[in-house]
Amino acid sequence: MTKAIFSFLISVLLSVSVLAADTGWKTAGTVEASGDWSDFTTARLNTSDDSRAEVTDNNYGNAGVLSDFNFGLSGTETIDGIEIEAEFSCNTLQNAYIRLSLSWNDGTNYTTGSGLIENSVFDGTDSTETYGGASDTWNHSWSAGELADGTFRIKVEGKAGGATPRISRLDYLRIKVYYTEAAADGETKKLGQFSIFTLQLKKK
Ligand SMILES: [Ca+2]
Ligand SMILES: [Ca+2]
Repeated sequence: MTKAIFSFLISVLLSVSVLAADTGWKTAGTVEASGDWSDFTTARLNTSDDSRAEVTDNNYGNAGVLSDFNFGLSGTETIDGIEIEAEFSCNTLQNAYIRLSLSWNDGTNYTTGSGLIENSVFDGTDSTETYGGASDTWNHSWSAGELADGTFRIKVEGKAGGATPRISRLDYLRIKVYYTEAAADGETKKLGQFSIFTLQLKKK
């Protein structure tokens, strides 16, 4: 004998949003090129300790290039923003400039326009300047794979003001990637949103 049983299962799943995820601050694993910088090493750049890379020029010359930040992304994330902090100063009371751009293809192309970001510090004492942010993608639409080690790079250009070139001194550079995880149902969790209700009708 068979018997039909209908059961209704109503599952209401109300998932309050989580804050958009980020990778936490990361520092470079590799110096691809030091350009016109002296002491452009991970040992100097990865710690805020007043041990600095330096460049003496009042024009941007050959850039330093950093890579291998070990972001730990799976490759399915939506990239929402990229933020970099650079701690730097001039060697005297003049302007020091640091300009940054990002490569998604191992240095073949770098971000331009609003993806070429310059900050300056008019001081002989280090200041921390912010480049990009949680919703700033540097004028490029990123796939998560483009941030992988061996692919992603930061170009670091420095110069200093004054008729006689002063020294632009970079103590510390770190980067954070903001992203949204892809959810199992293809929906994405976004900051400030509530997830959909799931209504399931089950027949046995
Ligand atoms: Ca410092
Ligand atoms: Ca340092």
